[in-house]
Amino acid sequence: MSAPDEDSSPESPTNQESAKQESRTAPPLPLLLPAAPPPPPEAKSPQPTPPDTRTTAETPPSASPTGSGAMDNAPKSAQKLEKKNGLHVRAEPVTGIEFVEIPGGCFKMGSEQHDPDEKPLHEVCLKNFWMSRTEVTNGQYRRFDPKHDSTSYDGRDLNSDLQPVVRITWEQANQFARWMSGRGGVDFRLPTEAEWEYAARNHTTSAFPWGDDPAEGCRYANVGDASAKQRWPKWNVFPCNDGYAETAPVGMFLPNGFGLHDMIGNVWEWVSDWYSPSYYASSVKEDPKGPTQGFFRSARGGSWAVWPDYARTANRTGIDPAHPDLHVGFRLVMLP
Ligand SMILES: [Ca+2]
Ligand SMILES: [Ca+2]
Repeated sequence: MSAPDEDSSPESPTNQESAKQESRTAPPLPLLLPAAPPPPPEAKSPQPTPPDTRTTAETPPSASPTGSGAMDNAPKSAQKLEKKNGLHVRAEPVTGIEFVEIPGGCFKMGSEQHDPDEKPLHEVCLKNFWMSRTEVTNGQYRRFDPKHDSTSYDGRDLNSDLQPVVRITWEQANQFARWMSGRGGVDFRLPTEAEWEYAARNHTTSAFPWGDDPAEGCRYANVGDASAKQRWPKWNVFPCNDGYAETAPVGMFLPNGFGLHDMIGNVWEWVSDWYSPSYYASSVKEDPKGPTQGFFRSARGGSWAVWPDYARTANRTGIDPAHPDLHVGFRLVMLP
């Protein structure tokens, strides 16, 4: 994995490409990697958990410009079940993070047409789960760690309260989930890679959730686009303009059929699985949770800096879990 300083190179709009290549190749391993597989995540505690600063419910993000207005009236009480536009929605009261129920089912995970790590296309079945409607924002994350700074990229601010949190290691994402857990018997965790892809697809089989045409993407996702290319002319981008050169406030683009925003684009999202390019060949069908060990953790969905191939629903990448990256954030799954 490339060093954090390389994030600031406009010639390298995404260093996930190098991570993906590194993670597919045999040793020598990148210098940032440990010599042996790291211990299981529950055994790691590289940073102290910041003090519990929760006092009042955070104001949830403003309404989406799509007109749904779904976030205007986020419930303030824990586990209050509401029905919005036919979706079951629950809000975590301290952060305001909204979760929607994703009905379980079976789907074909991966792709036979693209990268080797997406093969083979294989059936996966999942039970119902609850997933946050948006990526975790800076404002939400700072309820847990008030000092967190997502910084900026080449003069563009990434740190406003409604933008997705970035510069978060995989373990910090897990610490945030543990900090939110336990109140009222409700727990939170990162989604599995299978949960992520099932939720992003919503039973679609096309390259993107909206179809196969990248030019349609700017209605649904903040990706590398014409506005980014205007700012950084060397970037490869989508053939459309989504209006955001850097990260957008969460929820600004059209949701998918499950009511989820920004599954594609805005920021790559950590998932719980270790990354293995060959895992799909041996994946179990029921609720797969990934390899038992590895060097990289998987991240999905592409970011504000990717071109179309990296934003495909089936695309996978592996990232050093200790690396806080300007392109990587997360969302959570709720266990009510
Ligand atoms: Ca963009
Ligand atoms: Ca995303």
